[in-house]
Amino acid sequence: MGLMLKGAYLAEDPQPDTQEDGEFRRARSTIRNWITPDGAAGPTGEGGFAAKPGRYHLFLAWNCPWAHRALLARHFKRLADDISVSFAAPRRTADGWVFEKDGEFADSVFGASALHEVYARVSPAYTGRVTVPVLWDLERNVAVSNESADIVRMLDRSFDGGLRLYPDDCTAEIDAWNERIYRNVNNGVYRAGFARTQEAYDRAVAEVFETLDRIEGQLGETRYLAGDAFTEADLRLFPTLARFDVAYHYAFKCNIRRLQDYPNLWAYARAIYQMPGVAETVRFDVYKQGYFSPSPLRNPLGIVPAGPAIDWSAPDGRG
Ligand SMILES: N[C@@H](CCC(=O)N[C@@H](CS)C(=O)NCC(=O)O)C(=O)O
Repeated sequence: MGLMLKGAYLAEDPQPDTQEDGEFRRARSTIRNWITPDGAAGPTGEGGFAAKPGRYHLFLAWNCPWAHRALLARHFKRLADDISVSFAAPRRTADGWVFEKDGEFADSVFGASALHEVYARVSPAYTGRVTVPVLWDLERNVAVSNESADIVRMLDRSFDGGLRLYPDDCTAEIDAWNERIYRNVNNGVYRAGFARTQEAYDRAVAEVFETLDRIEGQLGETRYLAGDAFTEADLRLFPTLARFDVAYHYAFKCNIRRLQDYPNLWAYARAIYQMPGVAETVRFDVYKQGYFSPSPLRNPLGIVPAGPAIDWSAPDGRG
């Protein structure tokens, strides 16, 4: 994976995310400003980003679960007409995330051929990873954020339409689930898949399934993670569930159980998938292409498996 050092893109990262102990550690996000209702500064970064329809753009990739969070927030906040999107092509190249000249993987803002060209506009000396999602301010022509958790929260807090994803009366439950699910599930599957030692893999895969087991128990008690209403915690879990059987089970060796082996979790995942508009945020074909990209460590020949066939449209039966 590549990195930008002082504005120049390096195809080989001199400090890869996998450490000497074999553990994968995700790099910290580098751009942490916030859209707010009136443009006042948010919890981190600088102010000057007022909530305004048509002012912002998201650079995404269908296969990236962190980008999926931002796409779901845009959907649930009914911002599809107000925030435009560009999708990078599914397979990362030596140039990192790339765009095509036209079609569904073109960049409609700058006509960039690679995402690192967009990051070069962040600042002339930008140093950091070149990741999706990126939230861009079209009015000031600057980046607002490249941290998906912040993007979900700021869209919820700054725009009034759609669902309230982080309601005041259950923030403690949402925060607790977010913390557990980020470490052990969202990032846990990557810690298993990118582990470079048996011990690092064993630790990560055990945590993935312990947490899924715990969620299975919770979903026997409540419809959603934090109670009766769909919240940010469910939004952040769903991208990992959507990719689980089609990608993580095989490509990342998360194969103790499949999502389909959990009665409550599988029904819950289908119920979310069948909520209006959610299926349009999902591209199983692209997940397979992306996660089975050629990789010297994981899939040297880049062959994409044919299965599994999964029926996401079966009734969820959760009432
Ligand atoms: N902290 C970021 C992480 C995003 C992230 O790691 N995205 C991956 C794709 S799934 C990426 O773009 N990686 C490219 C790289 O690290 O070179 C977030 O949650 O927004």
